Amino acid sequence: MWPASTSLLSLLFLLLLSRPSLFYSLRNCTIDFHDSSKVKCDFSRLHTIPRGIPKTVTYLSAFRNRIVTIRESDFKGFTKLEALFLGQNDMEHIENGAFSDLSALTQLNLKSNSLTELTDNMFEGLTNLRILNLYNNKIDHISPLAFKPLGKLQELYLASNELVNSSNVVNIVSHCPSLKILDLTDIRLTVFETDFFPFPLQNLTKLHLGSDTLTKFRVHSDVFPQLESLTVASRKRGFEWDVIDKVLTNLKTFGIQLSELKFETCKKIFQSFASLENLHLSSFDEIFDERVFDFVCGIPSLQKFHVSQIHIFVINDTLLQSCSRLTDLKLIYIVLGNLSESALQTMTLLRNLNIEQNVLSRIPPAIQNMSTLTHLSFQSNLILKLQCSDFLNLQSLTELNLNHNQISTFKSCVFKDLTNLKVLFIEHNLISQLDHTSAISLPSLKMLSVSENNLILIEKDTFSNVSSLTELNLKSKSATEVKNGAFEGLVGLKRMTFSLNYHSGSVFEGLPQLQHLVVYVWNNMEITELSEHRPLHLEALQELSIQVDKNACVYHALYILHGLKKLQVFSLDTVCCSTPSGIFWETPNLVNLKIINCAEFSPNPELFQPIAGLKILNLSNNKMKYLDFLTEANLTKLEMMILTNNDLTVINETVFEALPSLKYLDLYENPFVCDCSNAGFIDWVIRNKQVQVVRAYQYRCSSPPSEQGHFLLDFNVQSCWESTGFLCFISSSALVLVTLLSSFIYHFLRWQLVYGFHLFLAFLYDSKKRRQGCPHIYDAFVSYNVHDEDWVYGELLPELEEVQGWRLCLHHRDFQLGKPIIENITDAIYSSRKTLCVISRRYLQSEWCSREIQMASYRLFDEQKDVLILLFLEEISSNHLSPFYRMRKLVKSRTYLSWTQARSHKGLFWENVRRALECDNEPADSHNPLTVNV
Ligand SMILES: *[C@@H]1O[C@H](CO)[C@@H](O)[C@H](O)[C@H]1NC(C)=O
Ligand SMILES: *[C@@H]1O[C@H](CO)[C@@H](O)[C@H](O)[C@H]1NC(C)=O
Ligand SMILES: *[C@@H]1O[C@H](CO)[C@@H](O)[C@H](O)[C@H]1NC(C)=O
Ligand SMILES: *[C@@H]1O[C@H](CO)[C@@H](O)[C@H](O)[C@H]1NC(C)=O
Ligand SMILES: *[C@@H]1O[C@H](CO)[C@@H](O)[C@H](O)[C@H]1NC(C)=O
Ligand SMILES: CC(=O)N[C@H]1CO[C@H](CO)[C@@H](O)[C@@H]1O
Repeated sequence: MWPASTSLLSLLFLLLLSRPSLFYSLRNCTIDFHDSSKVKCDFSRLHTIPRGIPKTVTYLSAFRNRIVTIRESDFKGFTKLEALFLGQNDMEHIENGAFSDLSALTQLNLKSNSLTELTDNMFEGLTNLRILNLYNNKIDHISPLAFKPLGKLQELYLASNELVNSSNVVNIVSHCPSLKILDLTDIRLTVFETDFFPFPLQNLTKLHLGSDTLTKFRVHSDVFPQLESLTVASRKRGFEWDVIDKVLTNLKTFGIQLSELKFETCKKIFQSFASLENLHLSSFDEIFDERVFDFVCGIPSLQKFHVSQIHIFVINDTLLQSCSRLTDLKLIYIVLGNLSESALQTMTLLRNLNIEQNVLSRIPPAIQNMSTLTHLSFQSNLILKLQCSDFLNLQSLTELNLNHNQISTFKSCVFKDLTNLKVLFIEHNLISQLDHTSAISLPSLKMLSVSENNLILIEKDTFSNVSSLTELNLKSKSATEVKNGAFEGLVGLKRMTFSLNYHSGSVFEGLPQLQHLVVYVWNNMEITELSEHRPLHLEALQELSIQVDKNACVYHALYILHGLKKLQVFSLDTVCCSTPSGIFWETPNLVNLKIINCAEFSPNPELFQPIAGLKILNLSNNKMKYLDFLTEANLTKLEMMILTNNDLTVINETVFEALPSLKYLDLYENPFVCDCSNAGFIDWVIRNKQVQVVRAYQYRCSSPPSEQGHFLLDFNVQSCWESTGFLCFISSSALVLVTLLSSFIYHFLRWQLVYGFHLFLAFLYDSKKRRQGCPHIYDAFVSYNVHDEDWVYGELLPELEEVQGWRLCLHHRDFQLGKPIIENITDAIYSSRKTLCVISRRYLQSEWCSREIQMASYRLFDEQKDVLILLFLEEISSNHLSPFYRMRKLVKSRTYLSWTQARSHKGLFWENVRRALECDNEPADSHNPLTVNV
C-alpha cells in the first residue's frame, strides 16, 4: 500500500506547488510594510475592487481610483475588516448587500464620489459602524430604512450633498440614537426643523448645518440636550432663527455665517445661549453692523471670538472696547489695514491674537505692552519691515508667526523683549542675509524657521545668542553661502535644514547635538570642499539627507560620512553619485539608505559590506541595469528594497535568495524584457510567499516589440519550459505516474500479470515446438486434480486405455510430483494430439492457472485446432467460471463433455469422448448432437 500513498502525496504536493499564491503580490494593491493586515489600493486607476485581497485584512483603502460600482461580491467574507476607505472614486452605485459581511467595520469613507441616493439595503450588515463619511457626493435622497442597520453610528459626515428635504434628516436620526457628530454643511436644505425627530439625540455634541437656501432653523424642543458645538450657515436673506428658550443651553461653540449680520438677527440668536465660550462670526456679503460686536462681547462667558469674511478695514478705539474678557481673538480675512493705537487696550486677558490674511503693512503698535499674549500671528499680511519697538513688552509671548509677508530685513533689537519666545516663523519673506546686525538674541528660542526666503548669505556669529535652539530651518529659494563659524553656538541644535551653496570653512563645527540634517545644494557650484577629508564633527548625527540640484555635482561628497558613527538614515539625491566602496566604513549603524536620481549607478558588493544591518534600501531612478551585486552584498537584514525607475530588463530571481529577510520589493517602471529570460523571475514573483513584489501586476514590457506595452506577468512562461524545464516536468510526472500505476497493478492485477507472463512463455514454447514439428507420441494428455484421482483411475483409465485403447499421458502419473519440470510438461502436451482436462471445482481452484492448461489453451487458439477437451466432473455454473474468464470463453465458444449429465448413459458418454479424441485436426462441430451447449 505504501508506494501508492507516497506517490499520491507527491502528486498532491506538485498540484499545490503549482497553485499561484495571491497573498504577497496582490493585483493593484499593496500590503502595508509594517502591518500585513492593512492593504492599500490607492491611486491605481482601478475600475473595480480587485479580487484576491486576503479576507483577513482589517484595513483596506482604495482612494483615488475610478470605481463606479461596488458589487455585491466585492467584500464577501471580509469579516475582520474594520476600516474601509473608498473616497475619491466615481462611485454611483452600491449594490444591495454589498457590505453585508462587514459586521466588524467601524469606519467607512465614501467621500467625494457620485452617489445620488442612499437606498434601503445599502448599509445592510454594518451593525458596528461608528464613522460614516459621505462628504461631497450628490445625494439628494435617503430612503426611510437606509440607516436602520447603523444603530451604533456616532459620526456622520454628509456635507456637500444635495439634500433638499428635511425628511431626509429625519430618516437618519430616527435610526441613529448614538450620533455624536452630524455634519450637514453645504447641503440644499431650505428648512431645518426638529419637530419630526422621534426622540432626542442624547449624545449629539456637534452639529454643523449649512445651506445656501436655508430660510429657517427651527428647534422647538430639547432634541440636542448635550449639544456643545453648532454651526449654521445660510446665504438666504431674511433667514429666520426660531429657537425656543431653554434649549441649546449647553452650547459652548457657535459659528454663524449669514448674508447680513443684522443687529436684530444677531441679538435674537445670541440671546439663546447662556454659556457660550467660543464664537465664530462670518458673513457672505460683508454687510456688518458694529453694534453686533458690542452685543457679542457682552456675553459673559465668551472667551474666544473669531471674525472672518467681513469688511472691517479699520479697527478704531471703540469697536472692541467691550471685549475685555476675551482670551482669543482671530481677525481673519477682514481687509484690515489699520488698528488704532488703543484698539486692543481693554483686552487685558488676551492670550492668542491672530490677524491673518489682511493688508497690514506694519506691525500695529496696538499690540505693544500686551503682556498676557502668548501666541501672536500676522501671517499673510503685507508687512515690509520690523521695527525695534514692534514687540515691545511682550514678555509672555512664546510663539510668533510672521510667515508670508514681505519682510526683507530686521535688526537684532526687534526681538529683544521676547525673552520667553520659543517658536519663531519668518517663512516666505524676502530676507536675503543673516549677519551680526540681525543676530537674534532669544534665550528661550527652541525653533526658528526662516525657510523659503532668498537667503544668500549667513555670516559668522548669527546664531551665537540662541543657545536653546533645537530646530533650525534655513531652506532657501536660492543658494546660501554659509560662512565659517556661522552655526557656532548652536550647542543644543538637534534638527537643521539648510541650502548650501559654497563655503570656505567647516560650517558644521559646533553642532555637537545635531541628530537630523537636511542639506540642499543649489546651483552650479561644486562643493568639493565638503568632502576634503574634513570630519564633520557631527558625532550625534542620526539622519542625513543631501539633495543636490540637478545642475550641480558633488564630487566625493560622500566623504562627509566620515565619523558619523551614529548615522542610521542616509539619503543622497544627486546626479553625480560616485560611491567609492569604502564610504560606509564609518557608519556601521546605517539601517535606511537611499541613493536616488543618479546618472549612473552600479555599486560593488563591497559597498554594502560595512552596513550589514541595513533594513531599507531605496535605489530608485538610478539607471541601474544589473542587480548581481546583491548576491554578494550580504544584506541579510534587508526588509524593503525600492528599485523603481531603473533600467532593469532581465532579473535573475536567484539574487533574492541572498536577501533572506526581504519582505517588500518595488520594481515599478523598469523596461522589462518579456521573453524566456525573465521566465524564472515571473514565476518567482507569482509563487514566492515571502516577498511582496509591489505593483507587480502593473509592470510592463518594453521589449520585444511584439510584447511592448503588455503586462510582464501576462507573459506565458509555460512556453519557455516546453524546451528544457518542461521535459524535466514531463519526465518527473511520468515517473510518478508509473510508480502510481505499478503499485496499482501490483495491488489489484497481480494475478492477471502472472498469468500474462505464463502466456508469454507459452507463446515462446509454442513457436519452438512448431518449428521442431515433433511427432505425437500420445493420443491425449490428461490433466486433473489429485482429488479426482479416484475417478481418473477408476473410470477414465480403464475405459480409454483398456477398452478404447488410447495412449494417455497422465499428469500425476507420468511426472514426479514436486518436480514440475516445465519442459517436461510442455513436451508432453506437444507430443499429445489432444489435451483432456478433467474439470472439477478443485481443479479450477488449483490447476487452472497451472502452466499446462495455459499452454494447451494457447495451442488451441493459436493452431485453431480442437486440441482441448473439457470434461466436467461436476456441474459448474457460468457464474463460478467467471473468475477464470479464459475458461469461460472456452466454454462459451467450444464444446464440452459433462459427466454428471451422462452418468445414466455412460456408454454414450464414452462414445462422445472417443469421438472427441478421434477427430483429428478439425475444428469441432458446434452442432454436434452429442455435445451440450451451456
Ligand atoms: C489592475 O490594474 C490594471 C492596470 O494597471 C488594470 O488593467 C486592471 O483592470 C486592474 N484590475 C482591477 C481589478 O481593476
Ligand atoms: C451615549 O453615550 C454613552 C457613553 O458614551 C453611552 O453609554 C450611551 O449608550 C449612549 N447613548 C446612546 C443612546 O447611544
Ligand atoms: C469708530 O467707528 C465707528 C464706525 O465706523 C464710529 O461710529 C465710532 O464713533 C468710531 N469711534 C471712534 C472713537 O472714532
Ligand atoms: C559575505 O559573507 C561571506 C561569508 O560571511 C564573506 O566570505 C564575504 O566576503 C562577504 N561578502 C561581502 C561583500 O561582504
Ligand atoms: C542566475 O544566477 C545564478 C547564480 O548566479 C546562475 O547560476 C544562473 O545561471 C542565473 N540564471 C540565469 C537565467 O541567468
Ligand atoms: C514425459 C517426459 O517427457 N518425461 C521426461 C522428463 O524429463 C526427463 C529428463 O529430463 C526424461 O527422462 C523423461 O523422459
